Formats: sequence, structure tokens, C-alpha cells
Amino acid sequence: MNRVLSEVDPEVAEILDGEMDRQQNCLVMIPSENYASKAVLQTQGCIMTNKYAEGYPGGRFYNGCKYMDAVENLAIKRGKELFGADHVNVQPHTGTQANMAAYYALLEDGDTILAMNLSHGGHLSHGKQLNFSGKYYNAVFYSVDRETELIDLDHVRDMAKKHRPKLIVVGASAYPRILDFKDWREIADEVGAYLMADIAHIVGLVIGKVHPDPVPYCDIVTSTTHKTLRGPRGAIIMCREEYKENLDRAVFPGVQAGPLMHIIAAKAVSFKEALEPQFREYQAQIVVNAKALSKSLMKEGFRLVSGGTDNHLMLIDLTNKGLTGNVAADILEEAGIIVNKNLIPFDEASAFKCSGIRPGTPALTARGMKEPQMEIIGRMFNQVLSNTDDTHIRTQVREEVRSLCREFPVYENLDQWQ
Ligand code: DSN
Repeated sequence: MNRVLSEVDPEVAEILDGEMDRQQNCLVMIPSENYASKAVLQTQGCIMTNKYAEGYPGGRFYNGCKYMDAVENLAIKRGKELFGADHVNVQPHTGTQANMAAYYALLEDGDTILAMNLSHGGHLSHGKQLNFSGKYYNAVFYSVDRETELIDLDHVRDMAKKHRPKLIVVGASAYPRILDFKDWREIADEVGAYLMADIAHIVGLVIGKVHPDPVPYCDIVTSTTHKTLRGPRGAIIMCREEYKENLDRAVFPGVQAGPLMHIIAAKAVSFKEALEPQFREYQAQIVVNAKALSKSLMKEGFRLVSGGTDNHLMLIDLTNKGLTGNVAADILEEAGIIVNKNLIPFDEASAFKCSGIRPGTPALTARGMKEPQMEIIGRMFNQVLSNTDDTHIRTQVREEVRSLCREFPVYENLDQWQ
């Protein structure tokens, strides 16, 4: 019964060892990825996975929920403190399910939503045709400006006046600049729309006060918990008191049944960690590192969309290097640098062979890297991507990456932020 994984299932144990080696010995630069703390990992693997607890604390559809109520109430209490929100629902399994519940709480089928174009940095669940959000709602999209590559609020306002959406969604998965939610509230008020922020990417920056806070201005705020927040894989929703009941009903029984109680327990742990002063320092360093990396990349001749970054990520336009995003990401992976391909605004290529890559600094920062390492990493990008025919250079950079990673061991260095 109590045999360890390597005895019960050596095949899976071996795969996990391989993945640990990859996470330790590669530069993890996908901006939506991070390293959860040991305490979060421990809680994610805990006995609360054994329990059904449909419903909410004090109103469950199963008996034996005393400790489920205790942990969910704690997560809610800490979440409210962390975000200064009237209400927090900690049950959504994923960011897309959180968004689904938010729409379900505020909208009827066929209502119009105004959100950011996916190819300009938005998200599938913000109305993309292939996603539920594009099937059940009439989604219209704002774009970034072709010259500045920034969101132009006059354009958003014009779109809002033209389409009279019931909901405006602000939030992105590939936008390197600040979103000032106060301005968005004004636009929403001008057309009588609800305002929802999806802060999945920037949630940690918001908590760390290095990005404007959406909570005072939005009716509903959704987020994942595993990106800059460094919690377990999952999501949360914050809302004003007046939407609390609708929202809770939208999550359960609206779009989910049994909550993942072990994940909710791990969310509680991550909220406690995020309430510590070190978490603010960590978030500030993510932004400092992103700016340092941008500077280094631009010095090496890379063109960054919008000319840089204000947050945790940047979009590199590879057109001047004669490369597509998929090829560049694969070649970087051979050198131990993990990024994802990404569309850039007004991309003429497809999502699979797009023109950009989207590096970010949350995971590098979590393992303790700072500006000098960002400078080195910018140079590595250039060595690899300016010499794509030279496999010898990739092998050489792979060795340099390994030695840099040895200097910053993941699960030793995470302790500094707790
Ligand atoms: N997976 C998220 C990201 O990488 O931005 C989007 O769903």
C-alpha cells in the first residue's frame, strides 16, 4: 500500500526523473510556466484528492466535508485578503473554465462580447470561433495599432460604441505592456457594459504591485493560479458582492461538479506564500529581468513587438532573421532554451508557422537569475538563431545552458521567495 512510486511504477518514476532533469537543466522561458514551491507540490499530492465535496462550504452534497470546508474557507479568506476582493471562488479547474463561469454568470447565449483579437495577444476563451466562447456568444475583437503595436483605447471605445457589447474583456496572453483598468472601466460605463479582466498572466505582478490592479474597476476578474502566482495548476474568480451568488452558481453546478479539493488546499498554500513580502520582491525582479532580457535581445538585433516590455514577457518578431516561430522554438530547444512559438500582430503566417516567439522571465526569476544572466541569455538567443545551420554552436550553447542552470538549482533557490 505504501510503496513509493519507483517501486509501484518504475516506468512513470523514470519519466518523472527525466522531467525533473529537464526542468532543472533547461532555461524554462514559456511565460505562463513556473516552478511551484515544495509546499504547494506536497499539498497538490495530498489525501484531499480522495474526497468528493460538490457544493460550497456549509452546503455540500456529500457528508464528511468538515476538513474540506475548513480548507476551502481558508483559501477564500486568504484570496480575499490577497486581492482585496468582495468575493473569491476558488473552485475553477482551469482558466478557460473560470472564463466560462464568468460569462455564464453575466451573459445570455448570443450576447455580444468585445475582447482582444487572439492573433494580437488575446486568448482562445475570449471569443475565438473554435472555442465555446465563440460559439455561444457573438464575439467582436479589438486589435493593437499597426504602427505602435499597442492597444489603442480610442479604437476600443469606437468598437464598443459600434457593437454595444454586454461584456468587455480586458486581458491577454501575449501582450507585453501595461493595462490600465481604470480607462477600461470608463469605456465600459460609456456603453453600459460589464467589465471583466482576465489576469491569468499578470496576476503575480498585480499582487506584487508592479502592474495596475483590476479589482477596483472590474465586475469580475478571472485568473489562473500556476503562472506568475506560482500556485497549483488551476484558477480562481474574484467578483463584486452583487455577483457572488450568480457566480458561485455558474461555477457549480453551472460548469463544474466535484471540486479538486487537493488543488484548493494547494491554492490556499500559494495564497499564503503570495501574502509574504518576498513575493513582492520576486514579482519586481520578474519585470526587471524581462526589461534586461529585452534590452539584451534588441542589442543582439532582434525586433521586439512594441519595442520592449513592461511586464513578464516579450514577443520577438523573427521576420528579419528569416525564421518562423516554430523553427526557432525547435532550434532553441536543442540548445536547452524552452520558448513557445507565437503569432505576432498582423502576422501573415498561420498559428503553426507563425512569425514570433514569446519568451518570459517568471521561471528564470524563481530560480534566482538576475540581470547579468538575462544579458547572457540574450546573447545565447542570437548565437543559436543567427547560426541555425551550425549544430556545433547549438551543442556549445547547450553546455553553457547546463552550466548556468547548475549555478541556479531550482528547488534550492526557490526558498529565497518564501
Ligand atoms: N496556456 C496559456 C498561455 O501559455 O498563455 C494560455 O492558455
